[in-house]
Amino acid sequence: MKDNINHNDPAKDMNPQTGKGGEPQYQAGQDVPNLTTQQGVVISDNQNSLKAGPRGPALLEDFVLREKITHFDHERIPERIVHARGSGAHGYFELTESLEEYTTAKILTETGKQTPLFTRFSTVAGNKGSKDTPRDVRGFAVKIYTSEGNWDIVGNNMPIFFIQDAMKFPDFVHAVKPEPDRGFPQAASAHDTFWDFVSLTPETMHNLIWLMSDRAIPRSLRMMEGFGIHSYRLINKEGKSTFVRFHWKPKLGVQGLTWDEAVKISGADPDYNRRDLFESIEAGDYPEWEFGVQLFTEEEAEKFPFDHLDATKLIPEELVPVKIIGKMVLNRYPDNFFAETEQVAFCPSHLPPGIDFSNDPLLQGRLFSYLDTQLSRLGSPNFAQIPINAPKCPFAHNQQDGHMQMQVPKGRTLYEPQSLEPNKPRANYKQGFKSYDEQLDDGVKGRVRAESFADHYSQPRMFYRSQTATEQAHIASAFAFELGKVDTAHVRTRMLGHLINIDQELAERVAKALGMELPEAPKPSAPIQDLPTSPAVQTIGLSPKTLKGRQIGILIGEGSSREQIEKFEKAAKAAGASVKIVAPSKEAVLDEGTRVQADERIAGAPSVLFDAVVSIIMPDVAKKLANDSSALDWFNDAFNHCKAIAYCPATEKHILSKLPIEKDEFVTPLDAVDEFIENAKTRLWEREPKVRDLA
Ligand code: HDE
Repeated sequence: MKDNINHNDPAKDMNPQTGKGGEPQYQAGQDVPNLTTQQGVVISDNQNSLKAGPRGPALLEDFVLREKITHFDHERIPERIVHARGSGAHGYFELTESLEEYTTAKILTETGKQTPLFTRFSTVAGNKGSKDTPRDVRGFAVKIYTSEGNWDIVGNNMPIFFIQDAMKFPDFVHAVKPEPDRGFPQAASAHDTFWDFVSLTPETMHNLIWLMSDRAIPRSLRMMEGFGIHSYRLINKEGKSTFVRFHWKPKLGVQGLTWDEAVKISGADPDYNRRDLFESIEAGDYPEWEFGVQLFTEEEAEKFPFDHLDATKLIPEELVPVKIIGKMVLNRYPDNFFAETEQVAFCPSHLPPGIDFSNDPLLQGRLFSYLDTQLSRLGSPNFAQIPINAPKCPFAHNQQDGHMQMQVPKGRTLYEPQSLEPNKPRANYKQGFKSYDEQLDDGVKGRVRAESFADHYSQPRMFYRSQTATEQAHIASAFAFELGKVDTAHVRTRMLGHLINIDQELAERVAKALGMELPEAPKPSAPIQDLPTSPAVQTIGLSPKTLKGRQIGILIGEGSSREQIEKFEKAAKAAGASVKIVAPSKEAVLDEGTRVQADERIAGAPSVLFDAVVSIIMPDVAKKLANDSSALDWFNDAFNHCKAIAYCPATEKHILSKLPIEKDEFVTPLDAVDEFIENAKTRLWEREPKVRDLA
């Protein structure tokens, strides 16, 4: 067999872009940089390994192949044990109101200055390649590159945590992760080991009820609140301490998905939240949060009906209002996912002077864990030299050597004190980080839990009773769904007992949905208090009526009216929404003969991806779609998810008539553009009980 390979000029061989012979589209040379090895040697052929003859064995000598494959073999690093799936973005922090009275930290006293930051959002339980929309807590970690060192606010999208003491963290995580013998379920809390552990650990009740709420299935990363959770301290010039809790409040308000939507989105677009973050930044529609603080003194804290050092307790905003003092804007998507989003290393122990820790035992455990985890994940104590982790202020220390040392320290001394090199770094008592001079009790050393941490039911009760009726139904249904996946009867029964302590009616709803009897409630370890309700913990209640950040899907096809499409597109965009054109095929010819390209084919873009839908199609198209389940689901799901629908006569005649869609005020004809736009800003929750059997 004759080979037609040109050994001297592989550029003339197969074209890597087309897979056919002929000239490649790109030639290295003046415009395109040379491809080289890691050592800078220019590569002559990136298509073929070195062989002893065209059909002969490959040669060990091929350093180009070996370097390429060896690097590839090592391209993965251990993923985070929790929060493995994350999406990040660059941006800035800007202070609008100084906290000079409370702290010396420049980031909280210098107003009007933009300080760079990197934020990473994450799910907790799933692996790195898992979906974006499981029922889960979301990580909300912000690294601010302040002029006094990096400040990492490593928080979540819920203001409390499942456990009170770091000692329980590995147990908690092992319980929620895939069960060790069978290796499933992935990214899900709906299984026996999770509910077994939490039902034996009443301190988890508060975070559990948040987990059953719509906050656990956010519509967008841009529509989540963020919380530092633990109390921290601010320290002022006089050394006086004030407690603080940190808050991020999204400009777009808080919005969740319905559970049915979340389940379907995970199949339609597992990157739903990540894509939304990317697309909003690409469109210049920058995600933004207000930054707020709850400030309180030790004396005030003593009067709270809970212990603020207990991370399972929130401080109701009605009790200590959130003072807005700044903002965060995310305006740049990472250039490289691995280098930035994957390699970013957050540690709650990263703080500038003027901010300090509290004695929250969960926080204290975290201060140890994160540095340790970075060592195993990033493989070297030099992880702070990776660009995304390096401070942007001057830094100097005597730490040397180790894997992947990127710096070349100069001079003779790397120790202190020393007298040989006068310009080497020294500690600075005046500017340096000082811990708060806290007076400690002469307690007895022991493995103890404070009695003030004993109340596990009052705040979950407050949370449930603060919700709207729709939200309560979602919570009860979520409990029923999750417990319905639990095979072990005594685990379900034990959990129902806890629900009685939270709220009798909630327990009854869940028991009814499961077809179970209510057991006796466990004896609480502290009296359950009926705390005042707090509207600030709602989700639907905090969803503003707006189209900002929302997406409208417009279904078109052959012969659709350009004028009508443009009318809806214009109105939606004017109200702040983004628009995607969906069609049976990738391209269509409109009424006046122009060919348009659809953003999506209907088979690949179910209506769960949109906040409201419009249908502008001709009778022929509608007749065809009436026999296509993806089109029928498009309308049916939009209806079942309480969304606004605008329909044309052909859609009404051939499609809607086939479906159990009852026309209500959110199902409107095409001429009612303004009405549709108004409806699309929210959902018709009153429709929900008609289309779904909620618990
Ligand atoms: Fe984390 N947590 N955590 N956690 N956590 C990690 O650090 C840990 C806790 C949070 O986007 C790990 O770099 C312990 C509370 C976020 O990179 C690890 C305890 C809160 C992220 C770790 C907690 C969080 C992490 C895994 C109990 C909210 C992702 C990878 C004592 C305030 C940060 C890593 C990112 C990540 C340990 C509890 C938030 C193993 C031991 C409470 C947002 O170090």
